[in-house]
Amino acid sequence: MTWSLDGTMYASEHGDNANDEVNLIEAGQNYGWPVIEGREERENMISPLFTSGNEATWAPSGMAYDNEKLYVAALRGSAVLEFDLEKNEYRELVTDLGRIRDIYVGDENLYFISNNLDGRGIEKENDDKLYRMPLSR
Ligand SMILES: [Ca+2]
Repeated sequence: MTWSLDGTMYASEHGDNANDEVNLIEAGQNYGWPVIEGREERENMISPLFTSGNEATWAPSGMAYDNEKLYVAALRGSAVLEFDLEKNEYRELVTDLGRIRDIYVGDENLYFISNNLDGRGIEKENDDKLYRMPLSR
């Protein structure tokens, strides 16, 4: 979970099998599980802002907000995902570092940690690491 500066709450979550989600969370709303997931819709249930869809999984973990963007650590997705809340699109910002467990934004930098030694990853040299990357403004 993370919050924007105005207090809007966002959460990433795993689907049952694929259909991972990023949701804007409001008190009292029903986000569908286990009745609907991913792109499915149902009256009085909220569908996600973003989903990995039926074919892909991100296995989202930690999450951070900065400047109308959400940054999500992806374990199975093996990436740092960047979700643009204004353009309503997302991309893989960082790849090739293996499983990414958690993310933090501070001092105009994105910090994240790899987690290839958690028993599910492929160990790389000198794993695991804390990375720092300047955020472009
Ligand atoms: Ca949902």
